[in-house]
Amino acid sequence: MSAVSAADGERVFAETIEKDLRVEPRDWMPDGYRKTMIRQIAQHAHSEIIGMQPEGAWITRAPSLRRKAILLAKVQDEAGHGLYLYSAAETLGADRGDLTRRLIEGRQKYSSIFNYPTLTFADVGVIGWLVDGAAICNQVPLCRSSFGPYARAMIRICKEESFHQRQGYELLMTMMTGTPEQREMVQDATNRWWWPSLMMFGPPDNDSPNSAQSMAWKIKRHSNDELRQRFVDMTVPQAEALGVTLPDPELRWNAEREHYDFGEIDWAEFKRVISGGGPMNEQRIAHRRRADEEGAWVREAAAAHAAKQAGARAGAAAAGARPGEQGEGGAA
Ligand code: BYC
Repeated sequence: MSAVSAADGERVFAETIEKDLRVEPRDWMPDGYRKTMIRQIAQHAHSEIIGMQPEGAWITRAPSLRRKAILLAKVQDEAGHGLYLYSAAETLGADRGDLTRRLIEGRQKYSSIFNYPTLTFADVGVIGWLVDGAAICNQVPLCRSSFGPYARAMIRICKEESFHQRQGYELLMTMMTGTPEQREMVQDATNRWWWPSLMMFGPPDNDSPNSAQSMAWKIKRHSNDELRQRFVDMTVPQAEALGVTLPDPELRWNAEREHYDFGEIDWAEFKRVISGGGPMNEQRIAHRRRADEEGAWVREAAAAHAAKQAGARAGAAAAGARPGEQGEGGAA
């Protein structure tokens, strides 16, 4: 790779954005772009990992073997999403351990949505339907985000999210054909998750400090309010098909705008939740901290193993042989 001057780098970066090409990790990029990407990718990765908790809590209590297998697979997918995303952040020079420390010390955010409790099994279905549905609306445009590793990770993540959304909807459809108590559970879960799902898209456009720059850099392709509206328009017919009522008396079709109007979001609640004051913030972070501490020995063992392998490879290279020819020690 040839060294480029800052002026050349800046010109190439501007052209890359202008022509809708991808910025790759070794390319020159403004410090602000690097910082913004690390912030967004880390927050996204943390959300996937913390997001394993609310649904994970139901794995042992899923009502059948089939539901347990589906839920296990979904929660494992979220772990995979977190791992791709931490890897994408590492391509920008971030250190995974440092990002985790920032999360557990409250210096980096994760999605507000995971600070609410999952009270019944219907919550598992509603998370799939509404939370994964909102995530898809937000993340499909990110497949065209300007940073290559993030955009590519999003393609795979969105495919899996789409399966997650359908499993949630199918679970709810099944419950809605069950007993009156089951239908009530679905309605109750919908009432509790609807407004927090709308908050997932972030603050309103006139109060979103990062949007203008992130849109100019084509990290974000649509504003928070545009995506929120898209989600509402997509979800209302799904609620009708399911037979549940969305808990918003102001929700109605606006023929002039060709969109659904909806009521005012409680932004004070949103601010409280993202500043650590949501119903489950403390528990989510305490759980994450415990998992990090309990996993320390695994990370140490993996690092020792990797160092041993690297040593074996170096030894093999010095002796002019391939690592596989070193017997058990070298190939381990
Ligand atoms: N929660 O200027 P803004 C999933 C913060 S995982 C918490 O609009 P930006 C799933 C924002 O970070 C879904 N914080 O910011 C997993 C900023 O704070 P800082 C996760 C929020 O970045 C498991 C400040 O508020 N998805 O789907 O332009 C199971 C001002 O906001 C939130 C992603 O992370 C929030 N909801 O836009 C099931 C998607 N909203 O950092 C499902 C990727 C805003 O300046 N991220 N904040 O202190 C994005 O698309 C954008 O970062 C956002 C925010 C739209 C979220």
